Amino acid sequence: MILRIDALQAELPPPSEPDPAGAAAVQELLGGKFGEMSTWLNYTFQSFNFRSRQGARPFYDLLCSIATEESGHVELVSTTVNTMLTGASPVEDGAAPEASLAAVKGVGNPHHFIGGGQGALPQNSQGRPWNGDYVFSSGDLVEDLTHNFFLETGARNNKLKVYEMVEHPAARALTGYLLVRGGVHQVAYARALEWLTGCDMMKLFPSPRIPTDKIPECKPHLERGEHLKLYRFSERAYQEVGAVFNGPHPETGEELTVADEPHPEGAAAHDLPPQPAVFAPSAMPEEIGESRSSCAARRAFAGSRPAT
Ligand code: MN3
Repeated sequence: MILRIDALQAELPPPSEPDPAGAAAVQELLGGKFGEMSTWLNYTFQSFNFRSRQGARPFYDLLCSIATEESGHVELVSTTVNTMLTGASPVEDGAAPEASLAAVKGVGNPHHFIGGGQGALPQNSQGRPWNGDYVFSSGDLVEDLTHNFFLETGARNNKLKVYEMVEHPAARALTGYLLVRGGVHQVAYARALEWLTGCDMMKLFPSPRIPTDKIPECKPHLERGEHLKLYRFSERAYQEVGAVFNGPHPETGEELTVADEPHPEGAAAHDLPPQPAVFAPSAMPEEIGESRSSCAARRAFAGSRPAT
């Protein structure tokens, strides 16, 4: 089973100047071929399908640990898209159903406004849906790990390009964090291949050839050692992962370690305000607030009655 914690893995800034065109570009990191939905579901299916778990325990533990972290990366990219779309339509009372969406016609991804409530979608930067064909789960461990190394390399490529294209502070905070954590996963799969085959994967770093410490938004995470730690996302399980994830980091030479704590400390998500022009959570958000208090009143009333 998978436990859920109501926090983001990293802190993201609150909404500022909206950037719907930037949000459309960031979608590539969510539902693109090399996006977080792909890393999450590749490793998740590979872990579900893993045979001879006891015989190859450290590699199973590695896939499970990384798969769970990726689920939280999907949440981080989604939150970034939502943050960047906040305020892109007018929020004054009575804006809908006037021409309140006229200003976003032809800006970014129209589906963010028409098909959704200014929220993230399982799509790439062209608005095409994420596709189950992106999942590679051959059952052959060396093949799957080689695929995963390439997937993380493509993911790093796309993060670097989105970083270059989108200057919004939420996008920069996101890519800064994901470049560091995705870098850990790229190293982890390379190490796993080295243990299995004896090949020297460390010469491939950094791929693409841009040192991670060149990105200012990566620096706070590097200073906290986030480039060296693998989290297990479990209090007790997946302990054998340390048999694979160890040795010097290929870029810095520092020692790779499995974190004692199960997950990053994380941060609370900002409560994003209603966007009434797209009816999220309603064209009249104040009614939703009222229904919450009437639910609470009904619950209190029910609690006061004797049990039957
Ligand atoms: Mn990731």
